[in-house]
Order: sequence, then structure tokens, then C-alpha cells
Amino acid sequence: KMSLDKKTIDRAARQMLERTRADGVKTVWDRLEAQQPQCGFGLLGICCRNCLQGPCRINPFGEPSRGVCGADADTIVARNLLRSVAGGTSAHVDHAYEVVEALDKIAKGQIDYQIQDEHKLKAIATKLGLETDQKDITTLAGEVAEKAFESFTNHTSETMGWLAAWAPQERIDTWGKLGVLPRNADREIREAMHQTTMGVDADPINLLLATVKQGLVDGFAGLKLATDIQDIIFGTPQPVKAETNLGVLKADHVNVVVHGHVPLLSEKIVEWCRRLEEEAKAAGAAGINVAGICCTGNEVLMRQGVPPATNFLGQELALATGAVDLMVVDAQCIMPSLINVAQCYHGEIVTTMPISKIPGAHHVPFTLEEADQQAREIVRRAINSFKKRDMNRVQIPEEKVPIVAGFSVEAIIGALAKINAEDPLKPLVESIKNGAILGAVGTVGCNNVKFTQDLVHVELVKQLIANDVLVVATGCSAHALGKAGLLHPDATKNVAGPGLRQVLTAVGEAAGLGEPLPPVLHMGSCVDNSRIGDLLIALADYLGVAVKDLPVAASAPEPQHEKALSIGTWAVAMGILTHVGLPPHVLGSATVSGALTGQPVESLLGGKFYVEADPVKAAEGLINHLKSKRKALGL
Ligand code: NFS
Ligand code: SF4
Repeated sequence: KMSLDKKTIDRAARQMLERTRADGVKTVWDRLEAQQPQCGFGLLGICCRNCLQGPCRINPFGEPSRGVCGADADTIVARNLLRSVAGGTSAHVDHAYEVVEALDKIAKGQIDYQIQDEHKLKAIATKLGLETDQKDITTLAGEVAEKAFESFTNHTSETMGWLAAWAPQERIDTWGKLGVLPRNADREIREAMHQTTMGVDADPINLLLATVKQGLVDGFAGLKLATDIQDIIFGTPQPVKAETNLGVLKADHVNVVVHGHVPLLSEKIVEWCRRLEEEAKAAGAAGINVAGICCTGNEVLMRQGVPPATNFLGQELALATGAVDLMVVDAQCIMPSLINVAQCYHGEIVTTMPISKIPGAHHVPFTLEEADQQAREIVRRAINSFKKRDMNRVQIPEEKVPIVAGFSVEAIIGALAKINAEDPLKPLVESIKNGAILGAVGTVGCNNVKFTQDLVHVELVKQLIANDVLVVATGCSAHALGKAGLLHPDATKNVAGPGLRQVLTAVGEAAGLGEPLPPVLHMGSCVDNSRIGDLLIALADYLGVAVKDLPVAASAPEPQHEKALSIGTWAVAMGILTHVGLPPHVLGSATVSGALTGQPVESLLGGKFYVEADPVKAAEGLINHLKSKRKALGL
């Protein structure tokens, strides 16, 4: 049996794992164990079941070397990878589509959501080439929504609008030469499904190029589009203080947990938790406490200061506290096992989307038109559930750690403007030039149960910041770093290297915070990786160089979801070295894995994948990369 300290570095999680073990409740760690040994063909990516003549599998050491149709390992691996990346892309694009639909309905006056950031709406409209003068906000919102819809579905073969408006010309030229400029998201995702069906594409390189195209669809029609529209509707984040880990749950409160990704629902839940306080008090609670899990947790943290309870691997453990009265989910990263854990302890699981149901959950079909009624109904169910809670079975770990989040690009530039109002990027760029800051790394993505939870995120980032690397984080990585205390000014004092500490202290003081900025800037959810992209594009533009030449890198230390693959592909397509703690299932093809991590992809795009499971070695590798980029720039 695996020991608890091999499962997680999070003390609250360990406490809950002791509890589930004592109670005989299975968790994701037990199920991983039950799956051993995992299928070697699957791990290598050399099984195919794309047609009914299969399933076929390739013997990595000899025969058979081809499937029934004649497809070899290179074809099968590349085809499987393209399908996975298209899967991740489709998740982000569908998410983006939903928020665009909301913007469109706001413009038509059909739903009870407001536009919180008119300034951003105008900025985006201008970038899209729309006339903004003398137009009222709703008209403009309708026009922006229309433009956004075109990026999903236009009927021409022109390049996807959201990409054309925001990608640097140098990249557009590079992608154009490779023939990977996407037309529109729906068409490209459909094409990827077609391309990978039986008897279509057998050329691994052609399949890899199609994979790059999916990465661009994800980056621009998924991530960027979702963030832009969410900022318009819900506001652009500004620095916010909160606490994180399971200790944010409150024994005497009704505890509502929002889990999933799309803020359309979670924002309304947060609002109704505030509005129904009195009903909760009448039911004997001290009030309503709302906490977040996974990326929708990040969305409501960034904009509303809602405390994140835990990240991906902690979702079952939150229920094991016996204190969660209701967990409401939308889509993505939701383990079906939640139902069993809730049944053993307490709490109701509520699903809300037509595409995302779980047997045993209560389903409330959430619609934009009736969002308020449905959110109210869900929060009332939570109050009812609280009444049924057995207080003797409540066990909430004490761990809660203070964090600062909310670092949109606008917020970062706002802080820097306090040092130099005319030229806000200058202080940051000067600090990079003079070596006080060595470079920047974005750590993003998931937990994966194959790793000790949070270990790779935390140890990697400690090394980076100690070596004066500025870290920006999103997704479950940001959660992991928050629980470890790295999203807090104290970490600047205690962990950051001297150069980084001095810069963050100066910015913090100038911005009137009375303390340094944290060494890790929490930039939001996984779709908010687009914020990192925006920041890099702005920095490159300022310096007059290409993004691929900046001393920066990306890392998904513990990747799990197909979305992590599509985000990583986008990052590599942007020209960024992208570290992953674990490779996708491609090792069965030397052609494919070699191309992704070597010269072929790097020479074409400027970026490539870098696989390293050991966080200390990975930090070393990333730091060496930053140094070589500095050298090439003459720094
Ligand atoms: Ni990103 Fe977020 Fe977490 Fe991974 Fe899942 S919640 S969208 S996919 S596991 S970081
Ligand atoms: Fe086998 Fe080819 Fe069918 Fe795949 S497409 S299952 S390799 S016959």
C-alpha cells in the first residue's frame, strides 16, 4: 500500500485520506492502485480502435508492426494525439461559445446578466476593427458577440478572427508558411475528427501539423475568447486577498462548493449565497459559506475573492469533511466518484449542464434565461441539506493559507504604472535586462494522481523563485502553490532570490500595498492562460523581439486532462519551451515523440516540449533555457 506522504504533500488532504481509509471509502488513489499495471500499449499510444476491424495494437519490439488496415505505430500514435488535443480544444471552445452566447443574449436584453467592464468591451471592439464611437454599450456588445461567433463558425476560409486580431504578425507568418492557420474552430475540430477516422491521414508529420492547428484553435477561440468575454461580463480581475485549503470550510455555516469551469453558473451561485444569508440563519446556520474547486473556483476567486477549497485531486476529500452541504458542478474535471463519497459522508451533488450528468446526482438544468431562479433553487437545496447534516461527523482540517490572487494583465500593468505611469512595462523590462529577474515561467495545469499531489508544482516553483525567476500561475497549479504559501508576500521575503525580492518589494511599495508582491502571480483559471499569452505578446512587442526569443518558459508539472495537452500545444506553437512532468501517450513512436521534443518542432515553431518528472532537474533545465535565451538577446 502506498504511504500517505507518497500520495500528497497537502496536510489537509492527508488528514482526509486517513479518514477515508479508516471508513473504507475509495478515492482516486485507491482506484489508480486497482488499475495496476496500466496497459503498456495504451501508455505508449500504440493501440487503435478507430474502426470495427480493430482494436489493433502494435508490438513495440517486433510483430505485428501494423494494424489490420496497415497503419503503423507512427500513424496510430499521431492520430491518437490529434484526437486528444482536439478533445481538449473542444472543451475550451465549447466553454467560450457559452459565454459568447451569454454576451449575445445580454445585448438582446434576454437575460439577467450585466456588462461589468465596458472599458474592456471597447478595447476588444477596437482591436476587432469595430467602430466604437457613439455606440451604446449593448449595441457594441452585440457586435463583439457577432465577431466572436464568426471565430467558431464563419463560412469563409479566412483565418479565424480572434487569432488574426491578437496574434503577432511574426507568428501569423510562421503558421501561414506551415499551413496551420485555422479558419474557424468548429471546422477545424470537425476536420481533426475526420482526418483521424479510418483510412484518411496516415502521415505522422501531417497529423502533427494538424495538432498544432488545434493548439491555435484552443489558444485563440478557446482560451483567449473565453477570457475576453468573461472579463466583459463579470469584470477584469484586480488583486484580491483570500485563503485556501480545506480549512476554509466552516462547521457552523451552510457550505456550498462550486466545482467545474464556466463562471456563468458559479457567479450566480455566489450571488445567491449572499442573498439567502437570512434563510440560512433561519435554518440554524451562521450564514452561507461558498468555496471553490478547480477552475470555476479560480474564476470566482479572481473576481469575487471566493476561497478555493482545494484543487483537482482534493475534490473527493472536500466531501470527506462531512461539512459540504452541496457541491454544484458544471463541466470538466468532475470525478463521477463524488457521488459515492457524498453518500458516505454528507452533501448533495448537483449537476447543471445537459452534457454533464452523473447517475446519483440531482440535476438542475441550468439556463441563462432562468439563471437566477435556478441558482436560488440550488442554494435553497444547500440550506435544506445543512439541516440534515450530522454535526458529529464533521471533521474539517485546520489548514488554511492566506493568498493574493487577481493578477490580470491589467492588474499587473496597473501595479507597474505606480512606478512609471508613462511607460508601465519599463520597470519590469529593465529588471529583466539588468538580471534582477532572470526570466519568467508560467506554471499551469492539473494534478495527476500518478504524482504525489502538488509536489512537482511546489518543488519546481521553489527552485525557480529562489533563482530569481518570476512565476505566473493558473489552474490547479495556482491552487497547489497557494496551499504551499507561495501566493503570498511572505514567500517573497522567505523563498525568492535577492533580485526578484528587490523588484517585487519595490513594486509592492510603489503600488501602496505595504508589502511585496507575491513571487507567484495567480493569473486565473486554465482559460486565463490567455492572460499569460497577452503579457508575453506585450513584452515581446515592447522589446521589439519575437515571443520565441523571450527568456520565458511554460510548465505543466502534473498534467492530467486533454485540455493540458491542447494548452501545451498552443504554448509550443507560440514559440515557448513547454515542460511537462509526464509525456502524453506518444512514446510508442520515435518519430512523433522525437519531433515534439526535438529539432523538428523547435526549428519550425521556436518552442518544443521538454519532459522531466523530477522537479529539481526540471527547474535546472528551465533555468538553463532562460539563460540561453538571455544570451541570444545579448543580456
Ligand atoms: Ni485545467 Fe481546470 Fe485542474 Fe487541469 Fe482540470 S481544473 S481547466 S484541466 S485538473 S488544471
Ligand atoms: Fe486497426 Fe486500422 Fe481500424 Fe485502427 S483503423 S482499428 S489500426 S484497422
